[in-house]
Amino acid sequence: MPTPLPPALHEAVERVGHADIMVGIPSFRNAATIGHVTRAAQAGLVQYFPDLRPVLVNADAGSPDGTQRVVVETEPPDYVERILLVRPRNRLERISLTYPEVDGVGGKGAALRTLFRIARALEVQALVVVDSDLRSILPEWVELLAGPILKGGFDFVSPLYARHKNDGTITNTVTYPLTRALYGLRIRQPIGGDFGVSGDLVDHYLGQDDWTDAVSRFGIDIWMTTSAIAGGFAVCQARLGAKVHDPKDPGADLGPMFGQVLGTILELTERHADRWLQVRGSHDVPAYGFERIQQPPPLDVDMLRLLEEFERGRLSQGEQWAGMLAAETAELVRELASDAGKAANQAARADAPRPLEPGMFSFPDEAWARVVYDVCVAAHRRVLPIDRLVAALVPLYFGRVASLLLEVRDLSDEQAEGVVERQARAFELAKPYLVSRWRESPDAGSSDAGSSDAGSSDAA
Ligand SMILES: Nc1nc2c(ncn2[C@@H]2O[C@H](COP(=O)(O)OP(=O)(O)OP(=O)(O)O)[C@@H](O)[C@H]2O)c(=O)[nH]1
Ligand SMILES: [Mg+2]
Repeated sequence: MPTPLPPALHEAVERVGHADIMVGIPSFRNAATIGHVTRAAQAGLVQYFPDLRPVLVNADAGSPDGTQRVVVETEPPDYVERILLVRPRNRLERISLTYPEVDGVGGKGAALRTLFRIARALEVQALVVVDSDLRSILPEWVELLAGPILKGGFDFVSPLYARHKNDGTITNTVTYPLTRALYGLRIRQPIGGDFGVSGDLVDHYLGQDDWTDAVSRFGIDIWMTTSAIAGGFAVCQARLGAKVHDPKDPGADLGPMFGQVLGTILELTERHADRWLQVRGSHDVPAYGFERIQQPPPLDVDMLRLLEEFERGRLSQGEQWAGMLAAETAELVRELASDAGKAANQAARADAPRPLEPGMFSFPDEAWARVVYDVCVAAHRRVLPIDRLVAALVPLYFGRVASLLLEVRDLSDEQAEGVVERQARAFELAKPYLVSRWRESPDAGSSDAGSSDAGSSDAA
């Protein structure tokens, strides 16, 4: 029995009645940037879909900085009609509300849940969600993310962007290579945050009723992508140009997000074992949109901190590493952590500091793939609770990021992309290792026995 919509939400839905296309914007303290996102989304709805009934909905965390006021006070769409000379058939409706928490947890996922519920109540055919800290969003993004659904029969549109080589480190080290190796689909930005979702897929998401703490926070993006794939929905990508947004330093800002994303992945990997165990290799996913050459702004990363955090992990998480990793992998990461410590010491020496250079520290692709796979197996065997597994993985992620960013330091963004591809192939090559360890697991058999998955193939 679905819970009824809270009164404020119900009222907003009653007022609008029905819509064909919706843009949803989750926000938390984004007063500085959400005005631009709102204007771009409105312009996109009016310009590209003048015959449809559009609605824009902002689901805010109750931000104290006036985020919601900015949305409400942004110029109405008649401004767009004037400057673009379009005559839409329907008035654009706008809603900005504070979303309810899910079991006491408020986060991006909780905001998305409210957006899904509104989309379903309004019976929209296409829902586009975009982050509220975007600088590079253009009206065209609405067309690129909704077009494949409304005109192409797709259910899920995942973004493709040019990102600075130091940005998107959770994507580059885990979500891209792992989604590709597990499910065989080369979806380059599985947690990009800007997605198109069909009405049918919105129903599917709500039907899962799967709001763990991690999914209600930053686990939501990988949950949306993986649930679309595992549910057999038609998936494509849209080229959006550059992603420019509030910058984050992995060592300083991304630990909690990493935990929520990884925790969600581990749950889903267990749940969908019958979907991925037999997949070999991977194939391209259709991509739409004109390719533009755009240079995202550089992002500085504190490399020393990443190396130091990795080394510190040896002491604070050494016991967990021994429990959750295969013996050889555990031995190797202990050595790598002390290498990281040595490189950090050299770089931080008071007398003769030696600047960090490519080659001073390396965490090889194959070793990283095994670490990630060992953790999947450890979650499957319930060696430790998932939150402790991901906490122990965080310093290893820092080490892997330090290695990757040092390696690409003097490379162009395009060359750096080649390094991410090399790592993705290493994950595919190591997949038989995951499958055999998974099947050896004491409690294996329940989820993979007798599976025959028509979607899996030996795709190159
Ligand atoms: N409603 C709501 N939105 C949130 C919350 N936390 C983050 N968001 C929104 O989620 C979107 C993505 O958050 P960011 O912090 O930019 O994270 P990101 O860009 O996915 O991650 P990075 O690539 O690491 O920067 C933004 O629109 C945020 O406003 C929250 O607690 N509640
Ligand atoms: Mg962001």
